[in-house]
Amino acid sequence: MDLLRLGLNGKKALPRMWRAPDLKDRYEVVIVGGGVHGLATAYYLARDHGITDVAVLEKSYIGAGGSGRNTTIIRSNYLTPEGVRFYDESVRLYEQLTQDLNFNLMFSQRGHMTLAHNDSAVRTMRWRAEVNQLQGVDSRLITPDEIVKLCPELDLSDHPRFPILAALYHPPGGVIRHDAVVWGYARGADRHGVHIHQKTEVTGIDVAGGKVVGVRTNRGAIKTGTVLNATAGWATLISDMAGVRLPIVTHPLQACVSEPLKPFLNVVIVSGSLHVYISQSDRGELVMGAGIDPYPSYSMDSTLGFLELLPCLARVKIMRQWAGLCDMTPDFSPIMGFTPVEGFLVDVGWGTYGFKAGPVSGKRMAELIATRRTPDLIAPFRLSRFEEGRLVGEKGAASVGQ
Ligand code: PYC
Repeated sequence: MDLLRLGLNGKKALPRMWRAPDLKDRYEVVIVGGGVHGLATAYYLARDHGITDVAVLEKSYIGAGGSGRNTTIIRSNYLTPEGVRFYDESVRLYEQLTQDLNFNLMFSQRGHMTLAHNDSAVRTMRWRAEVNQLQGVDSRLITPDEIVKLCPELDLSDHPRFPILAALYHPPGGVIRHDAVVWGYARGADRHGVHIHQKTEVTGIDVAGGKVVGVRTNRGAIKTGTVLNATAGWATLISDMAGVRLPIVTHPLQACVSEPLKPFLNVVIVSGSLHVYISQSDRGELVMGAGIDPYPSYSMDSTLGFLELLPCLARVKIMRQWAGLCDMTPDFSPIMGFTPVEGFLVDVGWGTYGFKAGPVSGKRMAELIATRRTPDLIAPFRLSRFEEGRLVGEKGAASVGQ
C-alpha cells in the first residue's frame, strides 16, 4: 500500500530504510560485520533488551558478504541434537520474521530433499531422520516412489549416472529472499535507534588489562567495552586484532544462477555425495551451489565444476556466477560466545550454513550480551569446546563439506 500511495502521490524516491548517522566516539556495544548475524543481534539487543546504543560496522555495504552470497536455503535437518535444536529455533523465527519486521521476506517452505546415492548415505539420512524426529523436527527417509512424485525430473531411470536409493525429506525446509532478510533487520534495528555504519572498516581492536576498551576504524576510534565479531571470511583477522586465535580455515564456495525457466522445481534438492544443491527462484532461475573449494583461500574467482543430477538441464545457460567465503571449523559447527578477552565476543565459524542461523544467532547472542550469561541453546558452540574436547560434529549434515 505504501508503494501504491507513493506512486500515486508522484513521489520519485522511497524514503531511506536506514539512516547514515555520524560515527560517535563511544558506543555501549560495537558489532563488527553488517550481515544477517550482526544486524539481527543489533535488532534483538534493541528490541528485546532495550540496548540501543549499538553500532554495526560494515567495511563494505550491508549484506555484501555471506548474507548476500548464499543460496538462501533454510532448514533444520542437522545431524547432532545440539545442531537440530539450534537450527529449529531459527526456522521458527524465520516463519514469523515477515510479520515481525513488517517486510516481505518471501519465505517459501517448499520442502528440502537430500538425496542418498549409496548405502552409506542412506545410513546417514536414516540417522539424521531419527535425530530430527527425536527433536520434534519434521524430517523422514523417503524412497524413490515418493521422490519421483516430489521431483519427476530427477533421473530415477534404471541407467542413471548417479543412482538415487532414498532421500531425507524435510517439509519445513525451503528458501527465502536473502537480501530482504538483511534489509528488514537493518530497517528494524535502525528504527530502534541502532547506528549502521557502512564503508567503515575495523583496523584495530584495543585491549587493556585483558579487556576490550575500543575499536579503531578507517573513520575514527570508538571507545566501547563490548565488541562482537560477527564477520564471515574475515573472522580470524578481526579476532587476531584482539589477540584471540580461532580454529578456523577460510575456503571459497561457488554458486551460480541459470537463465529463467518456467516453474518446474518445487522442492530444494541437495546431494551430499555430489556436493551440489539446487532450487528454483520465484523469477524462474535455478539457484545452484557447490561444495567448498578444497583449498584455503580468500579468492572469490570462479572454479565452477558441477551439475550432473538433472539431465533435462544439460542445455540450460548459466547467467551469473559468484563465490563466497566460508570459515570452516574442525567440527563444522559455529563458535559463539565469550573469549579469553573480556568484552570480546564471537559469532563466527559459520562454514556453509551461516545464513540459515541468522535469526537464532542474533536472538541468542543479544541475550548473552544483555545478561552476560550463555543461553543453553548456544552453550555447545562455545570456543572452549576445542580445548575441552567436546566437539559438535556436523560434517555429515553440512551438505557441502569436503
Ligand atoms: O547447509 O543447507 C546447507 C547449505 C546449502 C548451501 C550451502 N550450505
